[in-house]
Amino acid sequence: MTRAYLSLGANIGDPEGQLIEALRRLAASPGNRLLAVSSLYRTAPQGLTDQPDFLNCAALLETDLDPYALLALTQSIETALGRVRLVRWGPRTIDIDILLHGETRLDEPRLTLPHPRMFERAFVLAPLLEIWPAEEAVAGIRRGRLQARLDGLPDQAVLRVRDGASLLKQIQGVQ
Ligand code: GSY
Repeated sequence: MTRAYLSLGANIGDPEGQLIEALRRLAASPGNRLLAVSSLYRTAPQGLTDQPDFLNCAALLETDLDPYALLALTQSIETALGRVRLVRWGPRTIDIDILLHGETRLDEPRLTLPHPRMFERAFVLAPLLEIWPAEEAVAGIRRGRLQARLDGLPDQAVLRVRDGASLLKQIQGVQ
């Protein structure tokens, strides 16, 4: 069993619905257990700025899947949810990035771990910090480093719009 941290985002269609459905499918997939989900954040677009704001969140999975199997799963969920990405860095129905897969380090065209841009993005760091346990160290990364990097990105607006507890209940079908 490996602890994998994911970042999810969407900014066209029904972003909240797509994020919830993606999280449901991740949680329901054999070999996975959804341990935590962050709040939803409305975030200013990075990269291509002339596009709608995103909704972003982070999730912690306990998984039996190796990094490539998890990548195949995230890509199949993106496809099933009608992922449309017309332009690189542009609007999308759903984006699921693997940030960390336990201690795995990879530098390949298909997959780089830890995710190469995770420290540059407030829309990744703010949700991730919310679900990152105090004493957690993964691939040499600790909470203090994540917080310091987020503190260095004050110009990237993130606004918490829905709390993680209610999101988790909805994903688990409790409400
Ligand atoms: O890399 C994920 C897609 N993406 C996002 C995103 O999820 N949120 C924000 N705020 N900006 C983004 N730019 C890209 S590309």
